[in-house]
Amino acid sequence: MPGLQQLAAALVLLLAAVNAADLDACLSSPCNSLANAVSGSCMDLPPPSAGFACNCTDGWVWDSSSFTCTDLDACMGSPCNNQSNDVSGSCTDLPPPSLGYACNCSSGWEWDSSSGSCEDVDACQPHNCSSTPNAVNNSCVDLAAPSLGYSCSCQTGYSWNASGATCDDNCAFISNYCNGRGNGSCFAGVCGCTPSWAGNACQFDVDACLASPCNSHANAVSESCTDLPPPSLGYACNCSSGWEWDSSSGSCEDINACQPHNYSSTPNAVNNSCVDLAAPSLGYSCSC
Ligand SMILES: *[C@@H]1O[C@H](CO)[C@@H](O)[C@H](O)[C@H]1NC(C)=O
Ligand SMILES: *[C@@H]1O[C@H](CO)[C@@H](O)[C@H](O)[C@H]1NC(C)=O
Ligand SMILES: *[C@@H]1O[C@H](CO)[C@@H](O)[C@H](O)[C@H]1NC(C)=O
Ligand SMILES: *[C@@H]1O[C@H](CO)[C@@H](O)[C@H](O)[C@H]1NC(C)=O
Ligand SMILES: *[C@@H]1O[C@H](CO)[C@@H](O)[C@H](O)[C@H]1NC(C)=O
Ligand SMILES: *[C@@H]1O[C@H](CO)[C@@H](O)[C@H](O)[C@H]1NC(C)=O
Ligand SMILES: *[C@@H]1O[C@H](CO)[C@@H](O)[C@H](O)[C@H]1NC(C)=O
Ligand SMILES: *[C@@H]1O[C@H](CO)[C@@H](O)[C@H](O)[C@H]1NC(C)=O
Ligand SMILES: *[C@@H]1O[C@H](CO)[C@@H](O)[C@H](O)[C@H]1NC(C)=O
Ligand SMILES: *[C@@H]1O[C@H](CO)[C@@H](O)[C@H](O)[C@H]1NC(C)=O
Ligand SMILES: [Ca+2]
Repeated sequence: MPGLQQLAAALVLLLAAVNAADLDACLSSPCNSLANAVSGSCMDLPPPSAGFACNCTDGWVWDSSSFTCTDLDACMGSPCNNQSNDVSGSCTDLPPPSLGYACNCSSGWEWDSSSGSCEDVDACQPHNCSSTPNAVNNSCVDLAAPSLGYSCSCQTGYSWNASGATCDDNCAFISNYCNGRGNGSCFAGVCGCTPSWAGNACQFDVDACLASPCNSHANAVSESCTDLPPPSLGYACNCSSGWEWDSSSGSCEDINACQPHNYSSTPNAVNNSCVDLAAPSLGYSCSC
C-alpha cells in the first residue's frame, strides 16, 4: 500500500507546516495588554514550547506557567531566619518595584534595607546632645544594642546621668564635691553658696551691676557700675564732679569740702566755721 504511506508522509509534512506557522506565539503582541509587562517585549519560546515570555516592569517577574508578570515572594526561603538579631519568621515581602524583603529586628536593632541586615539603632541620630542642657554639643555616643540609650559628654562641673539622660551637677554624683565651695552642702543638685557667690560650684561672683543700677541714680555716671567683690552684694557708681559714691546710703552724695578743710588753720577765719558749697561746686566758705 504505497499510496497510504505517501499519504501519511504528506500529513506529517502538513502538520509540520501548520506547527511551523503556529510557532510565533508573539504574533498577537500578548505582552502589550498584560499587567506589569513591558509593551513590545514579547519573546517566542523555542519548540517544544508553544508559549512566549514578556519582560516585566521593575519588581515583577515572568511566570512561565501562568504566562503573567507576578510579584515574587522574596520571603520564600525564610531569609530572616538566618539574620542575626532578627525576630524569627518575621519576613515581610516588599511590594514592587522592590524585589526585596524586610525582617523585624529585635529591640535595639532595626532593619536596614541598604545593607539587608538588622543594624544597631543609632540613638545619636535624634539625640546629638546639642539640646541637652550642660552637655557638649554633638558629643553623643550610641550605646550598643540591645540598649536603646546614648550618652553625652557633660560640661565641666556636670556628669552624665544615664537614668534621666541629663547632665546633672557634680555635687549630686561626687561626694564632698561642695567642700571648699560655698557652704559645703549640696542642695537640689547645686552647692549651697555663701552670699554673693552663685553657680553649680559657687564659682560665680554675683554681678550686682547686671541691671545697670547706676543709670537710675541721681548724679551718677551712666554705665559706670563697679561690682564689689564678695562678701559684698553691692556695687559702686562713679558720680558726676562734685558728688561722690556713698556705699552706706547707696547714692551719690554732695562732696563735703569741709571734711579736709575745717579751716581751723585758715588765718583770720573763725575756727570750724566751714560751709560746704552745693555740688557741682567743689568749694567751701569760711566765716572770717
Ligand atoms: C527584555 O529584556 C532583555 C533582557 O533583559 C533585554 O535585552 C531586552 O532589551 C528587553 N526588551 C524590552 C523590549 O524591554
Ligand atoms: C542559613 O544558615 C545556615 C546555617 O548557618 C546555612 O547552612 C544556610 O545556608 C543559610 N541559608 C541561607 C538562605 O542563607
Ligand atoms: C513585624 O513588625 C510589624 C510592624 O511592627 C508587625 O506588624 C508584625 O506583626 C511583625 N511581624 C512579626 C512576625 O514579628
Ligand atoms: C543636632 O540636632 C539638632 C536637632 O535635631 C539639629 O538642628 C542640629 O543641626 C544637629 N547638629 C548636628 C551637628 O548634627
Ligand atoms: C550648642 O548648640 C546650641 C543649640 O544648637 C547652641 O545654642 C549653643 O551655642 C551650642 N554650644 C556650643 C558650646 O557650641
Ligand atoms: C538621675 O536622674 C534621675 C531621673 O531624672 C533622678 O531621679 C536621679 O535623682 C538622678 N540622679 C542623680 C544622682 O542626680
Ligand atoms: C547652704 O546653702 C543652702 C542653699 O542656699 C541653704 O539652703 C542652707 O541653709 C545653707 N546652709 C548653711 C549652713 O549656710
Ligand atoms: C569710673 O571711675 C573709675 C575710677 O576713677 C575710672 O577708672 C572709670 O573709668 C570710671 N568709669 C566711668 C564709666 O566713668
Ligand atoms: C580741724 O582740722 C584739724 C587739722 O586737720 C584738726 O586737728 C582739728 O581737730 C579739726 N577740728 C575740728 C573741730 O574738727
Ligand atoms: C583756732 O585753732 C587754732 C589751731 O587749732 C588755734 O591755734 C587757735 O587759737 C584757734 N583760734 C580760736 C579763735 O579759737
Ligand atoms: Ca559682688
